[in-house]
Amino acid sequence: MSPDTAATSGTTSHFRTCPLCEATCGLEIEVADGAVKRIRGDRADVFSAGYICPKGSTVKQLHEDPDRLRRPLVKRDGVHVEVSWEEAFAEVERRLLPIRDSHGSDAIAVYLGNPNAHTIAGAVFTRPLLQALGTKNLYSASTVDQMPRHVSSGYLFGNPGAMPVPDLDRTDYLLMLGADPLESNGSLCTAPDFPGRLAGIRDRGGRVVVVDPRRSRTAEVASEHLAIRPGTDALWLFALIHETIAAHGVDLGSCSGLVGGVSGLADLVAPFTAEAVEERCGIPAATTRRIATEFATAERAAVYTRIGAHTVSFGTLGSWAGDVLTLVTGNLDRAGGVMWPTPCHGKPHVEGSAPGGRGFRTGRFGSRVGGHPEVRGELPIAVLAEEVETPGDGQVRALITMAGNPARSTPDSARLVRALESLDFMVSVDIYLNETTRHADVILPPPSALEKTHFDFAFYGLSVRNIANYSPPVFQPDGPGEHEIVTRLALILGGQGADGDPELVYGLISGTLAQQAVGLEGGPLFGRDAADLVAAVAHLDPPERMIDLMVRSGPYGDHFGATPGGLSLEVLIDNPHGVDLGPLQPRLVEVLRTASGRIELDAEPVVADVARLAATLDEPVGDGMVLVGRRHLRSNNSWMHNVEVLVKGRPRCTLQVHPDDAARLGLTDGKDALVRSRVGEVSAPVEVTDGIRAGVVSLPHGWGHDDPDARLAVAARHPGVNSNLLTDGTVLDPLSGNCALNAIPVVVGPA
Ligand SMILES: Nc1nc2c(c(=O)[nH]1)N[C@H]1C(S)=C(S)[C@@H](COP(=O)(O)OP(=O)(O)OC[C@H]3O[C@@H](n4cnc5c(=O)[nH]c(N)nc54)[C@H](O)[C@@H]3O)O[C@H]1N2
Ligand SMILES: Nc1nc2c(c(=O)[nH]1)N[C@H]1C(S)=C(S)[C@@H](COP(=O)(O)OP(=O)(O)OC[C@H]3O[C@@H](n4cnc5c(=O)[nH]c(N)nc54)[C@H](O)[C@@H]3O)O[C@H]1N2
Ligand code: SF4
Ligand SMILES: [Mo]
Repeated sequence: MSPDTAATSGTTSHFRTCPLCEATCGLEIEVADGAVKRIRGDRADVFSAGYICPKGSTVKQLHEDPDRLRRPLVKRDGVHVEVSWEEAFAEVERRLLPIRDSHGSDAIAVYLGNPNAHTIAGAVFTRPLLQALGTKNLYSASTVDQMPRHVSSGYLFGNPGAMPVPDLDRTDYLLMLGADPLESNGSLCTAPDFPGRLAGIRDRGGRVVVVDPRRSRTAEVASEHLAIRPGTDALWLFALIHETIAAHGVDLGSCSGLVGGVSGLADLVAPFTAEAVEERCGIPAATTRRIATEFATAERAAVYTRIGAHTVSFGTLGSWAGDVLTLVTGNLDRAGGVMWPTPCHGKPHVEGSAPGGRGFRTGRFGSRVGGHPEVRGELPIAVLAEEVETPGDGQVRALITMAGNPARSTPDSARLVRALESLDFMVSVDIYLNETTRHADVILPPPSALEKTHFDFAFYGLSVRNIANYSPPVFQPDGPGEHEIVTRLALILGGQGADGDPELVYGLISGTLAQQAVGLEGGPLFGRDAADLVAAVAHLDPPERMIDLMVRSGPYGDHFGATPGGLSLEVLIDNPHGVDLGPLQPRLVEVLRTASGRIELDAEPVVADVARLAATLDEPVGDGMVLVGRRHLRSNNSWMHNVEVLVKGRPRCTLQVHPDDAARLGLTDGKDALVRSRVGEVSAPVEVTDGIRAGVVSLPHGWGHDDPDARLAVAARHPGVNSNLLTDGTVLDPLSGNCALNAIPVVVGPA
């Protein structure tokens, strides 16, 4: 029995973190006779205290789903057939390497989907694969998601990884734009029971203001809802900064002395008066000024921007302005404002080290066809199709997808699907034969979530408290672990062959981690022998090895004996409900990596983009319909619609329409509407609701499960339509390469 297991009459309880969304809730999983009996919230979890959403318990259904792939598939004469792991890897080697030999590394593209943020394979074991491949055609779900936030942190703090999170449990005023955590459970802000934490703000006498074109469930529980016109959050936040400075001046709080470009800020935001943005944003000037004053005078206030504010053509400026409003009101890096977590696996702080670093820039190379700048080593997913379609040197001819469904998740997906059909070779690491992987020549299925180790490398850096929680597998997998699948692909691309020794790669990863730890000048392990660290963890399974190495070297670590009582894998195993490492602490000096060693308010690319934003003030305000997305608590992007308990009931893929628009456009509740955009059209059932702003329609993404050769029996009975047939891959946020998925111009009428 593993140490986290408590047995009662043949039933064992296993405690682990839910891997499905960013909230990281603790699950209690009861197992009897080798099967899951029941899953409920782990009341003893130090972070979630028993909270779960309806998806949490479906880890059981996902594990048991007969459609979930257990064995690799290879496409033979157009049909996917089961093969052995040896055959599958041999097929990859046989088909992929000649493409690189003839056409170079850039001919092979990689797409990394969202679940990579939730798996250890994605967090730790993918890098050697990317290094062995060395392609510039690296794409991910980040450019239909949070890339604008990375870029704004890059320019402000020099550190694209340092995205401050609202200190939910201590704030008195939360201004939330484009987020609906009562459905999504939060993002870039890891907080199990987000609804309870919002209620906590109001219970403390604080205010929650939600800015969203829809009266979302989150808006319903807020103190105030402002139904902004889609795509205008950056404008409105710039107006808030302007009005705040005009009425209350600049208060940098604890950041003063560490901010550059302050003197130019008032001029930068000068065009954006409350009146100038009033009609464009659809928010009365008096309201804008009132919110500015409320925010500036609140004891402790935080701005939280998310999907609706990021996946628009001014996404980076929206993210930037949220942080700058927080900064100029003294709320950055302060309890109750926005703060940076101190992840247990991160770099330990070196006392007395000076702030600053090499700074941030993009465009170290560009995409071949459109010249789009690379951002964090990635190209915008919106341009993958043209890179596949356009002949010439460096044309993409093969694709590796890992945990991604770009055929449903990315813009103008009909075009992307045509591009996928034209590839010479495609391999997917995925648990389903779905809308994307049906195009793959080889599908390599990792084990289920219950058959792998879990540790939230991504989310401990985005969490409203500092937490560490390790989850061992509940069941042993039949086939290779996900980390081994990825490693074998790295071995193939590295020339060692699929039957090469994975320890070569594991040794490379652990060696690099150990080198970093002992090389940190003034750090707790400085000068120690890296080989000793590697040897100390060598007996562990590869995922555990990397966790132990990072946690022991990290800020709370035992530092391999140098800090007795410190954190290690052993301590985590002894604490199956997690270890609470306390509330967030001020740490601006540690995260700053700008060349100046200060927050930079005047980064040239940002200033240039503000001019683009100001230019929109002179354009006429459009009066056509625009499309926005939304999420539902019982969905998870495109891939959990094969779980019956989540999709049963009335259809959720509906087109929300305001009653006035419905009357004007001749639309009837329950009947289909035809929605057309520049790139495509879909028919979807109309849901007439006054919970959406007039002039705006909303359709959720991730649906459209009607492909005959996908293997998703349940989802096929609840297909819905694919909203990304409408989104336009040519409309990008230029600073980040993120695609605009909201505020899409559409024409709507009866089908
Ligand atoms: N219009 C519109 N489009 C959007 C959005 C929007 O708001 N509006 N949101 C965007 C956002 S925020 C995101 S993150 C993207 C998501 O975009 P993607 O990541 O491309 O799509 P997902 O639906 O998350 O698909 C995940 C895939 O991983 C597989 N999978 C699940 N678990 C595992 C696992 O443990 N290992 C492996 N190897 N595979 C696994 C699933 O079968 C599925 O194929 O969608 C984006 N698309
Ligand atoms: N149940 C569920 N949970 C999820 C997911 C899921 O698919 N289902 N996906 C996960 C992922 S990958 C992510 S990234 C997160 C995302 O988490 P959130 O950022 O909370 O995403 P949404 O729930 O889509 O909320 C976005 C809101 O923005 C609004 N909006 C649209 N356009 C605009 C605009 O121009 N301005 C403003 N102010 N608002 C606008 C929409 O109406 C919607 O209410 O959720 C995660 N959690
Ligand atoms: S809120 Fe997220 S982490 Fe919590 S149970 Fe639901 S899906 Fe899992
Ligand atoms: Mo996302």
